[in-house]
Amino acid sequence: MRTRKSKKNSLLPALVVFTVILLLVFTALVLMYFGKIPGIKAMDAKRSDISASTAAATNTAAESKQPPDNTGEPEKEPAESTNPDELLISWQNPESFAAKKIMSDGSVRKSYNDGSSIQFWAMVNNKTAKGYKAPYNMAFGSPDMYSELEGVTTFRGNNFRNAPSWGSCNVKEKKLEIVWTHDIGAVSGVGSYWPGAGWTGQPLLVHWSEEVRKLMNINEDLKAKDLVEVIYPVFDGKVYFLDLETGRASRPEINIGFTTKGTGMVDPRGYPLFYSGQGLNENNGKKGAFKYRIFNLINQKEVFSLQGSDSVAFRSWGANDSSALLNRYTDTLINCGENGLVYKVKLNTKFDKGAGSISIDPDVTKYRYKSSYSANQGIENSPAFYRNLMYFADNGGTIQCLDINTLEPVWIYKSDDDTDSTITLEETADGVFLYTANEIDKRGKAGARANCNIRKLNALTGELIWQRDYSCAYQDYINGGALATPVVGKNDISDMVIFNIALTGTTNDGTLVAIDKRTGKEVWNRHLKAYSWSSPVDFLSDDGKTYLILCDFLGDMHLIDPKTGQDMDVISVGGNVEASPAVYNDMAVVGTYAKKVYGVRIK
Ligand SMILES: [Ca+2]
Ligand SMILES: [Ca+2]
Repeated sequence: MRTRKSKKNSLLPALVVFTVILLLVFTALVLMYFGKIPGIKAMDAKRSDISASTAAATNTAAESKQPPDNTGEPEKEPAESTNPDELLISWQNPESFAAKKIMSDGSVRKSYNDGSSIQFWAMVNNKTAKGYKAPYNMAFGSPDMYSELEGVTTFRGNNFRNAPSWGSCNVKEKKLEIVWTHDIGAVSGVGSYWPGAGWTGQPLLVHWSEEVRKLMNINEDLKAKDLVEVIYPVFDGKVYFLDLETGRASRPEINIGFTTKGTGMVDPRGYPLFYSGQGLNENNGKKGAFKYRIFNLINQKEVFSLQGSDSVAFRSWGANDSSALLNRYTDTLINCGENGLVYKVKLNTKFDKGAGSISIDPDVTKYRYKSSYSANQGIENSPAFYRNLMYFADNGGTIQCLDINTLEPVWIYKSDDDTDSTITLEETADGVFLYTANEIDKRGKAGARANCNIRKLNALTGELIWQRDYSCAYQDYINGGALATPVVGKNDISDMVIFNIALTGTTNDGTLVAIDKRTGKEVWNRHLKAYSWSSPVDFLSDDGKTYLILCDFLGDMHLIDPKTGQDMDVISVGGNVEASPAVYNDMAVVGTYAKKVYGVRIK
């Protein structure tokens, strides 16, 4: 034991040590405050959120601006880099992390302080790969770097899922006008009738390069035209190819033979490859296997497929509504299945423009997991990416941030119910955030109501920034809550995020709500007499004003002022719209239950 004397003798060194520690802590705090230490940015962001909301009460002008950065030099973002190694973001386990255990079968189990856990398997050639590390690094850049093509090439356009429109529109009259329609069919299957196009059903709008256009089997008369092609897989089991300007077929249909409900994907490198999931395994009495398919668009032939009913999956239902992403820097496809698996596919693409040929030779890696939050498997939303971090949610309500290179979850979050709305991302000076909302499904009881929970999370830590709840009616077949993917405001509406919530009053109506990104408070709230599963679409006019298009189950297409939520124009597109429109300059395209694809000019 130390005596009083010896303590006195050590006073000077102790003081020196104390001063050094104090200096270190002070330096660390300064670095944390200016966001130089990752992970701490999160706390900083939350704080900025609170201070911004306080400031908003007295100074609305300051609200839309970024908070002042006293350091002068914001962190350099390698946004324009196309080198995955430079885009990589390292991460740390969140504070809620408790333990990580390697299991005897080669899987890993991560547990958290609240008692939750996730067990996960990386699988190469359908065998668990112990200590999996990707043979190459993969990461996405800024969302505007996602695609080399002009247009909408995947659901909501990019890896942040924030671009359902492309280009700019000269809005004068603030009116919508149907300029063409194209007939599509219907099928019966799995106990229901499926006319037209379904959820999420966003048509792809592709402005091909002249070189690639001339290689493909596009109708001869259109080969000389600077074509923007509508590529649209729908309920009737066909993929339609249309001229955006006229709505006429630009080439023959591909007959998949089975329904697509979700959104396809066109190769963002501008390669003639098309990717599509399958929504049902029954078509007017004919049954068949679930497949995820890749087509060569030079000759429209199928070149590869993944079996939806995957032997390693924990769920046998093999549908695929999710719209994939393709990492063009690494030739890698990322796709999610309703079987509960994430697919990472090295395509080994060979595109010979001179010879007019394209081939792939895929290597398939799978990520499988079990979450303690729910045993319900299946992913129906479309994956989002910040650099090497992937974001998705499932039928059981587990939201995950997954490192795509190690196939290890960074954090998990309990959303409390089926979450089919696609997670949207945003990177700001305050940090990286995601917006998500769930539906009323697993919590539902006949005649009862439950809250649709809208949340903003810190995307790097999984920490809740704010939450808003909306009471919804429960219905087992047509779920209430958020099936739509939100508009994350940009440009003149960069302060708000706009969600579309179904069944907020009765089982017929809904609510469109704009929420202040920082405070989580409502900017406006608009009652919709007809509910909607269709995702609202934001597009920009030449004069810098953002407009919204929203479709609903009564078949109305609304042109909406996103500053107020009020209609500027309404037209009928014939029937229930579960699908989401896509916009290219002044043309909006969507398929509806009226068994037609509509080409609508924004005037
Ligand atoms: Ca679901
Ligand atoms: Ca559901």
